[in-house]
Amino acid sequence: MAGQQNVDVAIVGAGFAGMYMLHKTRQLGLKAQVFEAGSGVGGTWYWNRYPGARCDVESLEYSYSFDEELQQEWSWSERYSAQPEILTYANHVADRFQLRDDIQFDTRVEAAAWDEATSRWQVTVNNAGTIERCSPRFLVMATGCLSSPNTPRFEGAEDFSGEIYHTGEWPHEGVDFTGKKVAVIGTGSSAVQSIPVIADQASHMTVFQRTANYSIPAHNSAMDTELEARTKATYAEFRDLNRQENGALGSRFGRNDESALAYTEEERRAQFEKRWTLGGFAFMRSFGDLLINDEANETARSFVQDKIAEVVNDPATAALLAPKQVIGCKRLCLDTNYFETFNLDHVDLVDVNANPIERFTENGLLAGSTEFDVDAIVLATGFDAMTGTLLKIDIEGVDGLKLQEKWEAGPRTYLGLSVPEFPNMFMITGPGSPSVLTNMIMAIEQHVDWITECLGYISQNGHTSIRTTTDAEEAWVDHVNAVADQTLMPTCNSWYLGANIPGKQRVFMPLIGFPPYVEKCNEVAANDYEGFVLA
Ligand code: N01
Repeated sequence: MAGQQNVDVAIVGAGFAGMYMLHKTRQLGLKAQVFEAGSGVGGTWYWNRYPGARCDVESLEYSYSFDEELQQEWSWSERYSAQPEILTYANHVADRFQLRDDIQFDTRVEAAAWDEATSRWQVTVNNAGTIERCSPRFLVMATGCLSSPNTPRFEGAEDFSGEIYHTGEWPHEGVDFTGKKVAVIGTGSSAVQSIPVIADQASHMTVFQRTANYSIPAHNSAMDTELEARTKATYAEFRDLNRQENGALGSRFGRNDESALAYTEEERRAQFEKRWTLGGFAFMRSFGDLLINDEANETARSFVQDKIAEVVNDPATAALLAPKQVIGCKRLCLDTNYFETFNLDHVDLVDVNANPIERFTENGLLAGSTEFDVDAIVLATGFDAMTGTLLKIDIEGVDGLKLQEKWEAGPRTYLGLSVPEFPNMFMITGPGSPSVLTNMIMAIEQHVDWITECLGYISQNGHTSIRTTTDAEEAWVDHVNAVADQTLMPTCNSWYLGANIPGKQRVFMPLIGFPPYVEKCNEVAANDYEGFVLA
Protein backbone atom coordinates (compact mmCIF):
# COMPACT_ATOMS: atom_id res chain seq x y z
CA MET A 1 0.00 0.00 0.00
CA ALA A 2 2.99 2.22 -0.66
CA GLY A 3 2.06 5.83 -1.21
CA GLN A 4 -1.44 5.50 0.17
CA GLN A 5 -0.77 7.55 3.30
CA ASN A 6 -1.46 10.64 1.25
CA VAL A 7 -4.69 9.46 -0.24
CA ASP A 8 -7.35 12.16 -0.29
CA VAL A 9 -10.30 9.85 -0.84
CA ALA A 10 -10.69 6.18 0.05
CA ILE A 11 -13.47 4.54 -1.94
CA VAL A 12 -14.92 1.25 -0.77
CA GLY A 13 -16.07 -0.95 -3.64
CA ALA A 14 -15.34 -1.12 -7.37
CA GLY A 15 -18.84 -1.60 -8.69
CA PHE A 16 -20.46 1.01 -10.91
CA ALA A 17 -20.50 3.49 -8.00
CA GLY A 18 -16.86 3.10 -6.97
CA MET A 19 -15.59 3.15 -10.54
CA TYR A 20 -17.34 6.40 -11.42
CA MET A 21 -16.36 7.94 -8.07
CA LEU A 22 -12.73 7.19 -8.83
CA HIS A 23 -13.01 8.72 -12.29
CA LYS A 24 -14.62 11.91 -10.97
CA THR A 25 -12.25 12.26 -8.01
CA ARG A 26 -9.30 12.14 -10.35
CA GLN A 27 -10.82 14.91 -12.44
CA LEU A 28 -10.82 17.07 -9.31
CA GLY A 29 -7.09 16.48 -9.01
CA LEU A 30 -7.52 14.49 -5.79
CA LYS A 31 -5.70 11.23 -5.11
CA ALA A 32 -8.15 8.38 -4.65
CA GLN A 33 -7.71 4.74 -3.75
CA VAL A 34 -10.40 2.13 -4.27
CA PHE A 35 -10.52 -1.02 -2.15
CA GLU A 36 -12.43 -3.95 -3.61
CA ALA A 37 -13.02 -7.31 -1.94
CA GLY A 38 -13.42 -9.11 -5.28
CA SER A 39 -10.71 -9.81 -7.81
CA GLY A 40 -12.32 -7.65 -10.47
CA VAL A 41 -14.60 -4.68 -11.07
CA GLY A 42 -18.37 -4.84 -11.52
CA GLY A 43 -19.78 -5.21 -7.99
CA THR A 44 -23.19 -6.87 -8.22
CA TRP A 45 -22.34 -8.14 -11.70
CA TYR A 46 -19.08 -9.60 -10.46
CA TRP A 47 -20.77 -11.67 -7.74
CA ASN A 48 -24.21 -12.53 -9.16
CA ARG A 49 -23.30 -15.04 -11.85
CA TYR A 50 -26.21 -17.41 -11.34
CA PRO A 51 -27.81 -18.95 -14.44
CA GLY A 52 -30.18 -16.46 -16.04
CA ALA A 53 -28.76 -13.41 -14.22
CA ARG A 54 -29.83 -10.43 -16.22
CA CYS A 55 -30.61 -6.77 -15.64
CA ASP A 56 -34.29 -5.90 -15.47
CA VAL A 57 -33.63 -2.33 -16.62
CA GLU A 58 -33.25 -2.03 -20.40
CA SER A 59 -29.68 -2.01 -21.69
CA LEU A 60 -29.95 1.39 -23.35
CA GLU A 61 -30.80 2.78 -19.92
CA TYR A 62 -28.66 0.62 -17.64
CA SER A 63 -25.31 2.10 -18.61
CA TYR A 64 -23.25 5.17 -17.75
CA SER A 65 -24.35 8.46 -19.26
CA PHE A 66 -21.40 10.57 -18.13
CA ASP A 67 -19.30 10.18 -21.24
CA GLU A 68 -20.82 10.74 -24.67
CA GLU A 69 -18.13 8.75 -26.50
CA LEU A 70 -18.54 5.81 -24.15
CA GLN A 71 -22.30 5.67 -24.61
CA GLN A 72 -21.98 6.06 -28.38
CA GLU A 73 -19.29 3.44 -28.89
CA TRP A 74 -20.78 0.69 -26.74
CA SER A 75 -23.42 -1.63 -28.23
CA TRP A 76 -25.60 -3.97 -26.24
CA SER A 77 -26.73 -7.18 -27.87
CA GLU A 78 -30.11 -7.58 -26.14
CA ARG A 79 -32.99 -5.49 -24.86
CA TYR A 80 -32.04 -6.52 -21.32
CA SER A 81 -28.40 -7.42 -20.82
CA ALA A 82 -27.24 -10.66 -19.30
CA GLN A 83 -24.71 -10.62 -16.48
CA PRO A 84 -21.65 -11.61 -18.60
CA GLU A 85 -22.23 -8.70 -20.99
CA ILE A 86 -22.65 -6.19 -18.16
CA LEU A 87 -19.45 -7.48 -16.57
CA THR A 88 -17.66 -7.09 -19.91
CA TYR A 89 -18.96 -3.50 -20.04
CA ALA A 90 -17.70 -2.80 -16.51
CA ASN A 91 -14.28 -4.12 -17.53
CA HIS A 92 -14.36 -2.04 -20.69
CA VAL A 93 -15.02 1.10 -18.63
CA ALA A 94 -12.21 0.20 -16.23
CA ASP A 95 -9.80 -0.19 -19.15
CA ARG A 96 -10.99 2.85 -21.06
CA PHE A 97 -10.49 5.17 -18.09
CA GLN A 98 -7.46 3.27 -16.71
CA LEU A 99 -9.25 2.79 -13.43
CA ARG A 100 -7.36 -0.31 -12.35
CA ASP A 101 -4.26 1.74 -11.51
CA ASP A 102 -6.02 2.98 -8.38
CA ILE A 103 -8.05 -0.08 -7.43
CA GLN A 104 -6.65 -2.55 -4.95
CA PHE A 105 -8.43 -5.87 -5.53
CA ASP A 106 -8.83 -8.80 -3.12
CA THR A 107 -8.86 -6.24 -0.35
CA ARG A 108 -11.70 -5.98 2.13
CA VAL A 109 -12.15 -2.87 4.24
CA GLU A 110 -12.56 -4.11 7.80
CA ALA A 111 -12.65 -0.91 9.82
CA ALA A 112 -12.63 2.85 9.56
CA ALA A 113 -12.26 5.25 12.49
CA TRP A 114 -12.60 9.03 12.41
CA ASP A 115 -9.69 10.91 13.93
CA GLU A 116 -10.91 14.30 15.11
CA ALA A 117 -7.36 15.60 15.74
CA THR A 118 -6.25 15.21 12.13
CA SER A 119 -9.70 15.34 10.47
CA ARG A 120 -8.87 12.10 8.70
CA TRP A 121 -10.21 8.59 8.59
CA GLN A 122 -8.01 5.70 9.73
CA VAL A 123 -8.94 2.87 7.40
CA THR A 124 -7.93 -0.73 8.04
CA VAL A 125 -8.00 -3.16 5.15
CA ASN A 126 -7.33 -6.85 4.83
CA ASN A 127 -5.32 -7.51 1.69
CA ALA A 128 -5.58 -11.27 1.26
CA GLY A 129 -4.59 -11.82 4.90
CA THR A 130 -2.25 -8.88 5.34
CA ILE A 131 -3.58 -5.97 7.41
CA GLU A 132 -2.80 -2.56 5.94
CA ARG A 133 -3.81 0.96 6.88
CA CYS A 134 -4.34 4.32 5.22
CA SER A 135 -5.59 7.69 6.38
CA PRO A 136 -7.67 9.47 3.78
CA ARG A 137 -9.41 12.78 4.32
CA PHE A 138 -12.64 11.44 2.89
CA LEU A 139 -14.28 8.06 2.93
CA VAL A 140 -16.79 7.15 0.23
CA MET A 141 -18.84 4.02 0.74
CA ALA A 142 -19.60 2.61 -2.71
CA THR A 143 -20.59 -0.68 -1.15
CA GLY A 144 -23.79 -1.36 -3.08
CA CYS A 145 -27.32 -1.88 -1.82
CA LEU A 146 -27.58 -5.63 -2.38
CA SER A 147 -24.10 -6.89 -1.62
CA SER A 148 -24.43 -8.88 1.61
CA PRO A 149 -26.06 -12.23 0.82
CA ASN A 150 -28.74 -13.41 3.22
CA THR A 151 -27.93 -17.01 4.03
CA PRO A 152 -30.58 -18.32 6.42
CA ARG A 153 -29.28 -20.88 8.88
CA PHE A 154 -30.85 -24.22 8.10
CA GLU A 155 -30.27 -26.87 10.70
CA GLY A 156 -28.21 -29.76 9.38
CA ALA A 157 -26.63 -27.71 6.55
CA GLU A 158 -23.27 -29.30 7.37
CA ASP A 159 -24.79 -32.79 7.00
CA PHE A 160 -25.84 -32.24 3.39
CA SER A 161 -23.52 -34.19 1.10
CA GLY A 162 -24.35 -32.20 -2.05
CA GLU A 163 -23.50 -28.64 -3.02
CA ILE A 164 -25.14 -25.52 -1.60
CA TYR A 165 -24.99 -22.35 -3.71
CA HIS A 166 -26.16 -18.79 -3.04
CA THR A 167 -27.21 -16.86 -6.14
CA GLY A 168 -25.27 -13.83 -4.90
CA GLU A 169 -22.01 -15.74 -4.50
CA TRP A 170 -22.09 -17.91 -7.57
CA PRO A 171 -18.96 -19.91 -8.54
CA HIS A 172 -17.05 -18.16 -11.32
CA GLU A 173 -16.59 -21.36 -13.25
CA GLY A 174 -20.37 -21.87 -13.40
CA VAL A 175 -22.36 -24.90 -12.30
CA ASP A 176 -23.57 -27.68 -14.55
CA PHE A 177 -26.87 -29.03 -13.23
CA THR A 178 -27.31 -31.51 -16.07
CA GLY A 179 -29.04 -34.60 -14.77
CA LYS A 180 -29.08 -33.28 -11.19
CA LYS A 181 -31.93 -33.05 -8.73
CA VAL A 182 -32.02 -29.44 -7.58
CA ALA A 183 -33.84 -27.61 -4.80
CA VAL A 184 -34.28 -23.84 -5.10
CA ILE A 185 -35.23 -21.91 -1.98
CA GLY A 186 -36.81 -18.51 -2.59
CA THR A 187 -38.95 -16.92 -5.28
CA GLY A 188 -37.56 -13.37 -5.58
CA SER A 189 -35.95 -11.89 -8.72
CA SER A 190 -32.87 -14.12 -8.56
CA ALA A 191 -35.03 -17.25 -8.32
CA VAL A 192 -37.46 -16.07 -10.99
CA GLN A 193 -34.54 -15.56 -13.37
CA SER A 194 -32.63 -18.73 -12.51
CA ILE A 195 -35.45 -21.28 -12.12
CA PRO A 196 -36.32 -21.57 -15.85
CA VAL A 197 -32.64 -21.89 -16.80
CA ILE A 198 -31.74 -24.42 -14.11
CA ALA A 199 -34.91 -26.39 -14.91
CA ASP A 200 -33.63 -26.76 -18.48
CA GLN A 201 -30.66 -28.74 -17.18
CA ALA A 202 -31.90 -30.43 -14.04
CA SER A 203 -33.45 -33.89 -14.03
CA HIS A 204 -35.75 -32.70 -11.27
CA MET A 205 -36.38 -29.38 -9.59
CA THR A 206 -38.26 -28.54 -6.42
CA VAL A 207 -38.94 -24.89 -5.70
CA PHE A 208 -39.54 -23.95 -2.07
CA GLN A 209 -41.72 -20.86 -1.92
CA ARG A 210 -42.44 -18.72 1.11
CA THR A 211 -44.17 -15.80 -0.61
CA ALA A 212 -45.53 -15.94 -4.14
CA ASN A 213 -44.23 -13.07 -6.21
CA TYR A 214 -45.58 -10.97 -9.04
CA SER A 215 -43.63 -11.24 -12.24
CA ILE A 216 -44.16 -9.50 -15.56
CA PRO A 217 -42.85 -10.94 -18.83
CA ALA A 218 -39.60 -9.23 -19.81
CA HIS A 219 -40.12 -9.91 -23.52
CA ASN A 220 -36.39 -9.89 -23.92
CA SER A 221 -35.10 -9.92 -27.50
CA ALA A 222 -32.08 -9.09 -29.57
CA MET A 223 -31.37 -5.36 -29.53
CA ASP A 224 -33.61 -3.45 -31.89
CA THR A 225 -30.87 -1.68 -33.84
CA GLU A 226 -33.22 1.00 -35.13
CA LEU A 227 -34.24 1.83 -31.59
CA GLU A 228 -30.57 1.85 -30.60
CA ALA A 229 -29.69 4.26 -33.43
CA ARG A 230 -32.66 6.52 -32.61
CA THR A 231 -31.74 6.55 -28.94
CA LYS A 232 -28.09 7.27 -29.60
CA ALA A 233 -28.97 10.14 -31.93
CA THR A 234 -30.35 12.05 -28.93
CA TYR A 235 -28.87 10.09 -26.06
CA ALA A 236 -28.52 13.03 -23.66
CA GLU A 237 -32.15 13.98 -24.16
CA PHE A 238 -33.24 10.37 -23.64
CA ARG A 239 -31.31 10.21 -20.37
CA ASP A 240 -32.86 13.48 -19.21
CA LEU A 241 -36.36 12.25 -19.94
CA ASN A 242 -35.66 9.14 -17.88
CA ARG A 243 -34.34 11.24 -15.02
CA GLN A 244 -37.69 13.00 -14.90
CA GLU A 245 -39.39 9.70 -14.06
CA ASN A 246 -39.87 8.58 -10.47
CA GLY A 247 -37.64 5.57 -11.01
CA ALA A 248 -35.27 7.39 -13.41
CA LEU A 249 -36.21 4.90 -16.12
CA GLY A 250 -38.74 3.87 -18.69
CA SER A 251 -39.74 7.17 -20.29
CA ARG A 252 -39.93 5.60 -23.73
CA PHE A 253 -43.16 3.80 -22.88
CA GLY A 254 -44.70 6.87 -21.29
CA ARG A 255 -46.98 6.67 -18.30
CA ASN A 256 -50.63 7.14 -17.65
CA ASP A 257 -51.12 9.35 -14.59
CA GLU A 258 -54.86 8.81 -14.38
CA SER A 259 -56.53 6.69 -11.73
CA ALA A 260 -57.23 3.06 -12.56
CA LEU A 261 -60.64 3.66 -11.06
CA ALA A 262 -61.52 6.29 -13.65
CA TYR A 263 -61.78 3.54 -16.29
CA THR A 264 -64.33 0.83 -16.94
CA GLU A 265 -63.23 -2.75 -16.26
CA GLU A 266 -62.88 -3.35 -20.00
CA GLU A 267 -60.80 -0.20 -20.63
CA ARG A 268 -58.62 -0.95 -17.63
CA ARG A 269 -57.92 -4.49 -18.77
CA ALA A 270 -57.07 -3.20 -22.26
CA GLN A 271 -54.53 -0.81 -20.76
CA PHE A 272 -52.98 -3.55 -18.60
CA GLU A 273 -52.91 -5.90 -21.57
CA LYS A 274 -51.13 -3.32 -23.72
CA ARG A 275 -48.43 -2.86 -21.11
CA TRP A 276 -48.19 -6.58 -20.35
CA THR A 277 -47.35 -6.97 -24.03
CA LEU A 278 -44.69 -4.25 -23.89
CA GLY A 279 -43.09 -6.11 -21.01
CA GLY A 280 -41.12 -4.93 -18.01
CA PHE A 281 -41.75 -2.21 -15.47
CA ALA A 282 -43.93 -0.31 -17.96
CA PHE A 283 -46.77 -2.38 -16.50
CA MET A 284 -46.76 -0.44 -13.23
CA ARG A 285 -47.18 2.78 -15.18
CA SER A 286 -50.53 1.67 -16.58
CA PHE A 287 -52.19 4.03 -14.10
CA GLY A 288 -51.02 6.74 -11.76
CA ASP A 289 -52.44 5.41 -8.50
CA LEU A 290 -51.43 1.75 -8.47
CA LEU A 291 -49.04 2.31 -5.60
CA ILE A 292 -51.16 4.73 -3.62
CA ASN A 293 -54.69 3.37 -3.73
CA ASP A 294 -55.39 -0.20 -2.66
CA GLU A 295 -58.52 -0.46 -4.76
CA ALA A 296 -56.56 0.62 -7.84
CA ASN A 297 -53.77 -1.78 -6.94
CA GLU A 298 -56.29 -4.60 -6.61
CA THR A 299 -57.24 -4.15 -10.28
CA ALA A 300 -53.60 -4.70 -11.31
CA ARG A 301 -53.05 -7.64 -9.01
CA SER A 302 -56.18 -9.43 -10.15
CA PHE A 303 -55.05 -8.92 -13.76
CA VAL A 304 -51.70 -10.58 -13.04
CA GLN A 305 -53.31 -13.31 -10.94
CA ASP A 306 -55.55 -14.14 -13.92
CA LYS A 307 -52.51 -14.26 -16.20
CA ILE A 308 -50.83 -16.75 -13.88
CA ALA A 309 -53.97 -18.89 -13.81
CA GLU A 310 -54.04 -18.84 -17.63
CA VAL A 311 -50.42 -19.97 -17.94
CA VAL A 312 -50.13 -22.58 -15.20
CA ASN A 313 -51.97 -25.79 -16.07
CA ASP A 314 -52.39 -27.30 -12.62
CA PRO A 315 -54.99 -25.24 -10.69
CA ALA A 316 -53.46 -26.07 -7.29
CA THR A 317 -49.99 -24.93 -8.44
CA ALA A 318 -51.49 -21.85 -10.08
CA ALA A 319 -53.26 -20.96 -6.83
CA LEU A 320 -49.99 -21.32 -4.88
CA LEU A 321 -48.13 -19.16 -7.39
CA ALA A 322 -50.74 -16.39 -7.20
CA PRO A 323 -49.38 -13.60 -5.01
CA LYS A 324 -51.71 -12.02 -2.46
CA GLN A 325 -49.81 -8.89 -1.40
CA VAL A 326 -50.01 -5.46 -2.99
CA ILE A 327 -48.36 -5.56 -6.41
CA GLY A 328 -45.20 -3.44 -6.42
CA CYS A 329 -44.86 -3.64 -2.66
CA LYS A 330 -42.07 -6.15 -3.02
CA ARG A 331 -39.74 -5.40 -5.89
CA LEU A 332 -41.51 -6.53 -9.07
CA CYS A 333 -39.81 -9.38 -10.96
CA LEU A 334 -39.41 -9.63 -14.72
CA ASP A 335 -39.21 -13.07 -16.21
CA THR A 336 -38.76 -15.26 -19.23
CA ASN A 337 -40.93 -18.36 -18.86
CA TYR A 338 -41.05 -18.37 -15.08
CA PHE A 339 -44.66 -19.45 -14.61
CA GLU A 340 -44.44 -21.74 -17.67
CA THR A 341 -41.64 -23.67 -15.95
CA PHE A 342 -44.13 -25.01 -13.41
CA ASN A 343 -45.93 -26.86 -16.24
CA LEU A 344 -42.89 -29.09 -16.71
CA ASP A 345 -43.31 -32.61 -15.33
CA HIS A 346 -39.99 -32.51 -13.54
CA VAL A 347 -40.68 -29.24 -11.67
CA ASP A 348 -42.55 -29.16 -8.35
CA LEU A 349 -43.56 -26.34 -6.07
CA VAL A 350 -43.61 -26.62 -2.27
CA ASP A 351 -45.24 -24.03 -0.04
CA VAL A 352 -42.94 -23.68 2.98
CA ASN A 353 -45.67 -22.07 5.02
CA ALA A 354 -47.63 -25.33 4.94
CA ASN A 355 -44.45 -27.44 4.83
CA PRO A 356 -41.72 -25.60 6.74
CA ILE A 357 -38.14 -26.58 5.98
CA GLU A 358 -37.23 -28.45 9.13
CA ARG A 359 -33.63 -29.23 8.31
CA PHE A 360 -31.14 -30.20 5.65
CA THR A 361 -30.22 -33.87 5.66
CA GLU A 362 -27.38 -35.87 4.15
CA ASN A 363 -29.39 -36.44 0.98
CA GLY A 364 -31.47 -33.32 0.71
CA LEU A 365 -33.90 -31.54 2.95
CA LEU A 366 -36.82 -32.28 5.16
CA ALA A 367 -39.89 -30.11 4.78
CA GLY A 368 -43.34 -30.80 6.19
CA SER A 369 -42.18 -34.29 7.24
CA THR A 370 -41.28 -35.20 3.64
CA GLU A 371 -37.66 -35.77 2.71
CA PHE A 372 -36.68 -34.27 -0.63
CA ASP A 373 -33.75 -36.11 -2.13
CA VAL A 374 -31.56 -33.60 -4.02
CA ASP A 375 -28.01 -33.24 -5.34
CA ALA A 376 -27.78 -29.47 -5.01
CA ILE A 377 -29.53 -26.68 -3.11
CA VAL A 378 -29.71 -23.17 -4.52
CA LEU A 379 -30.33 -20.45 -1.97
CA ALA A 380 -32.04 -17.63 -3.83
CA THR A 381 -32.68 -16.05 -0.46
CA GLY A 382 -31.65 -12.48 -1.22
CA PHE A 383 -29.63 -9.93 0.67
CA ASP A 384 -29.33 -7.96 3.87
CA ALA A 385 -30.20 -4.94 1.77
CA MET A 386 -29.01 -1.36 1.99
CA THR A 387 -27.40 -1.54 5.46
CA GLY A 388 -25.93 -5.07 5.58
CA THR A 389 -22.55 -4.30 4.04
CA LEU A 390 -22.11 -0.93 5.76
CA LEU A 391 -22.77 -2.49 9.14
CA LYS A 392 -20.34 -5.36 8.58
CA ILE A 393 -17.52 -2.80 8.46
CA ASP A 394 -16.48 -1.54 11.88
CA ILE A 395 -17.10 2.16 11.27
CA GLU A 396 -16.39 4.44 14.22
CA GLY A 397 -17.32 8.10 14.12
CA VAL A 398 -17.04 11.05 16.50
CA ASP A 399 -16.50 10.11 20.19
CA GLY A 400 -16.12 6.46 19.32
CA LEU A 401 -19.73 6.07 18.18
CA LYS A 402 -20.10 2.98 16.00
CA LEU A 403 -22.37 3.01 12.98
CA GLN A 404 -23.86 -0.24 14.31
CA GLU A 405 -24.95 1.59 17.49
CA LYS A 406 -26.10 4.64 15.62
CA TRP A 407 -28.35 2.54 13.37
CA GLU A 408 -29.57 0.12 16.02
CA ALA A 409 -33.16 1.23 15.42
CA GLY A 410 -32.70 1.43 11.66
CA PRO A 411 -30.65 3.61 9.33
CA ARG A 412 -30.72 7.39 9.82
CA THR A 413 -29.13 9.69 7.27
CA TYR A 414 -29.37 13.10 5.70
CA LEU A 415 -30.18 12.69 1.99
CA GLY A 416 -28.96 9.07 2.14
CA LEU A 417 -25.51 10.60 1.74
CA SER A 418 -24.30 11.47 5.19
CA VAL A 419 -24.65 10.72 8.92
CA PRO A 420 -23.98 13.50 11.51
CA GLU A 421 -21.45 11.70 13.71
CA PHE A 422 -19.47 10.47 10.70
CA PRO A 423 -17.81 13.54 9.16
CA ASN A 424 -16.19 13.39 5.74
CA MET A 425 -17.96 10.10 5.03
CA PHE A 426 -20.37 9.82 2.13
CA MET A 427 -22.52 6.91 1.07
CA ILE A 428 -23.38 6.37 -2.57
CA THR A 429 -27.04 5.33 -2.85
CA GLY A 430 -27.31 5.03 0.93
CA PRO A 431 -30.54 4.42 2.86
CA GLY A 432 -32.76 7.49 2.65
CA SER A 433 -32.00 8.05 -1.03
CA PRO A 434 -33.98 6.71 -4.04
CA SER A 435 -31.28 4.11 -4.83
CA VAL A 436 -32.96 0.72 -5.28
CA LEU A 437 -36.21 2.28 -6.46
CA THR A 438 -34.45 3.68 -9.51
CA ASN A 439 -32.29 2.68 -12.40
CA MET A 440 -29.25 2.30 -10.12
CA ILE A 441 -26.75 3.76 -12.56
CA MET A 442 -28.67 7.03 -12.78
CA ALA A 443 -28.85 7.23 -8.97
CA ILE A 444 -25.13 6.43 -8.73
CA GLU A 445 -24.19 9.13 -11.23
CA GLN A 446 -26.31 11.71 -9.45
CA HIS A 447 -24.72 10.89 -6.08
CA VAL A 448 -21.17 10.79 -7.42
CA ASP A 449 -21.63 14.12 -9.22
CA TRP A 450 -23.03 15.67 -6.06
CA ILE A 451 -20.26 14.31 -3.82
CA THR A 452 -17.57 15.41 -6.27
CA GLU A 453 -18.97 18.91 -6.45
CA CYS A 454 -19.08 18.98 -2.67
CA LEU A 455 -15.44 17.84 -2.42
CA GLY A 456 -14.50 20.56 -4.88
CA TYR A 457 -16.34 23.17 -2.80
CA ILE A 458 -14.58 22.00 0.38
CA SER A 459 -11.17 22.26 -1.29
CA GLN A 460 -11.85 25.64 -2.87
CA ASN A 461 -13.01 27.10 0.41
CA GLY A 462 -10.15 25.70 2.47
CA HIS A 463 -12.36 23.56 4.70
CA THR A 464 -11.12 20.36 6.29
CA SER A 465 -14.33 18.68 7.29
CA ILE A 466 -18.01 18.45 6.50
CA ARG A 467 -20.66 16.93 8.72
CA THR A 468 -24.39 17.00 8.62
CA THR A 469 -26.46 18.18 11.57
CA THR A 470 -28.75 16.09 13.74
CA ASP A 471 -31.61 18.45 12.90
CA ALA A 472 -31.12 17.88 9.18
CA GLU A 473 -30.94 14.14 9.74
CA GLU A 474 -34.10 14.09 11.85
CA ALA A 475 -36.08 16.11 9.34
CA TRP A 476 -34.84 13.89 6.51
CA VAL A 477 -35.75 10.62 8.24
CA ASP A 478 -39.24 12.02 8.91
CA HIS A 479 -39.52 13.02 5.27
CA VAL A 480 -38.49 9.59 3.95
CA ASN A 481 -41.05 7.92 6.23
CA ALA A 482 -43.80 10.40 5.40
CA VAL A 483 -43.33 9.84 1.66
CA ALA A 484 -43.40 6.05 2.10
CA ASP A 485 -46.49 6.26 4.28
CA GLN A 486 -48.40 7.97 1.49
CA THR A 487 -47.98 4.81 -0.56
CA LEU A 488 -48.79 1.11 -0.28
CA MET A 489 -45.10 0.21 -0.30
CA PRO A 490 -44.66 -0.41 3.42
CA THR A 491 -47.61 -2.85 3.50
CA CYS A 492 -45.81 -6.16 2.98
CA ASN A 493 -42.70 -7.98 4.20
CA SER A 494 -40.18 -6.68 1.70
CA TRP A 495 -36.43 -6.26 1.86
CA TYR A 496 -37.06 -2.50 1.40
CA LEU A 497 -38.26 -2.72 5.02
CA GLY A 498 -35.58 -5.14 6.14
CA ALA A 499 -38.38 -7.63 6.82
CA ASN A 500 -36.45 -10.51 5.20
CA ILE A 501 -33.75 -10.46 7.87
CA PRO A 502 -34.70 -11.92 11.26
CA GLY A 503 -34.27 -9.27 13.96
CA LYS A 504 -33.69 -6.36 11.56
CA GLN A 505 -35.56 -3.17 12.44
CA ARG A 506 -38.54 -2.60 10.23
CA VAL A 507 -37.87 0.73 8.56
CA PHE A 508 -38.68 1.67 4.97
CA MET A 509 -35.16 2.42 3.77
CA PRO A 510 -35.25 3.96 0.27
CA LEU A 511 -36.82 7.31 -0.60
CA ILE A 512 -39.60 7.19 -3.17
CA GLY A 513 -39.26 9.64 -6.07
CA PHE A 514 -36.08 10.52 -7.95
CA PRO A 515 -36.86 13.97 -9.48
CA PRO A 516 -37.84 15.79 -6.24
CA TYR A 517 -34.85 14.18 -4.55
CA VAL A 518 -32.45 15.52 -7.18
CA GLU A 519 -34.03 18.95 -6.82
CA LYS A 520 -33.50 18.82 -3.06
CA CYS A 521 -29.84 17.79 -3.41
CA ASN A 522 -29.26 20.62 -5.90
CA GLU A 523 -30.91 23.11 -3.56
CA VAL A 524 -28.76 21.96 -0.65
CA ALA A 525 -25.60 22.50 -2.71
CA ALA A 526 -26.79 25.84 -4.06
CA ASN A 527 -27.44 27.01 -0.50
CA ASP A 528 -23.84 26.41 0.54
CA TYR A 529 -24.56 22.90 1.74
CA GLU A 530 -27.58 23.61 3.86
CA GLY A 531 -27.92 21.04 6.62
CA PHE A 532 -24.15 20.53 6.77
CA VAL A 533 -21.49 22.22 8.88
CA LEU A 534 -18.22 22.92 7.11
CA ALA A 535 -15.15 23.46 9.28
O1 N01 B 1 -33.86 -11.74 -3.17
P1 N01 B 1 -35.34 -11.48 -2.60
P2 N01 B 1 -33.37 -11.79 -4.69
N1 N01 B 1 -36.98 -19.73 3.87
O2 N01 B 1 -35.14 -10.99 -1.21
C1 N01 B 1 -37.08 -16.20 0.23
C2 N01 B 1 -32.26 -7.31 -7.16
N2 N01 B 1 -32.08 -8.19 -8.29
O3 N01 B 1 -31.94 -12.12 -4.68
O4 N01 B 1 -40.49 -13.17 0.10
C3 N01 B 1 -37.63 -19.70 2.72
O5 N01 B 1 -36.17 -10.69 -3.49
C4 N01 B 1 -37.89 -14.94 0.24
O6 N01 B 1 -39.17 -15.17 0.76
P3 N01 B 1 -40.04 -13.91 1.32
C5 N01 B 1 -33.71 -6.88 -7.14
O7 N01 B 1 -33.78 -5.57 -6.67
C6 N01 B 1 -32.07 -7.57 -9.46
O8 N01 B 1 -34.27 -12.61 -5.51
O9 N01 B 1 -39.11 -13.09 2.17
N3 N01 B 1 -37.56 -18.70 1.84
C7 N01 B 1 -37.86 -14.59 -1.23
O10 N01 B 1 -38.77 -15.33 -1.96
C8 N01 B 1 -34.28 -7.86 -6.18
O11 N01 B 1 -35.48 -7.49 -5.61
C9 N01 B 1 -31.96 -8.29 -10.58
O12 N01 B 1 -41.13 -14.55 2.06
C10 N01 B 1 -36.78 -17.67 2.17
C11 N01 B 1 -36.46 -15.01 -1.63
O13 N01 B 1 -36.02 -15.95 -0.67
C12 N01 B 1 -33.15 -7.99 -5.20
O14 N01 B 1 -31.99 -8.01 -5.99
C13 N01 B 1 -31.89 -9.67 -10.53
C14 N01 B 1 -36.05 -17.63 3.36
C15 N01 B 1 -35.50 -13.86 -1.64
O15 N01 B 1 -35.93 -12.93 -2.58
C16 N01 B 1 -33.17 -9.24 -4.36
O16 N01 B 1 -33.57 -10.33 -5.18
C17 N01 B 1 -31.90 -10.30 -9.32
C18 N01 B 1 -36.19 -18.72 4.24
N4 N01 B 1 -35.54 -18.75 5.41
C19 N01 B 1 -32.00 -9.53 -8.19
N5 N01 B 1 -35.35 -16.48 3.38
C20 N01 B 1 -31.92 -7.51 -11.81
O17 N01 B 1 -32.44 -7.91 -12.78
C21 N01 B 1 -35.64 -15.82 2.27
N6 N01 B 1 -36.51 -16.54 1.53
C22 N01 B 1 -31.22 -6.17 -11.81
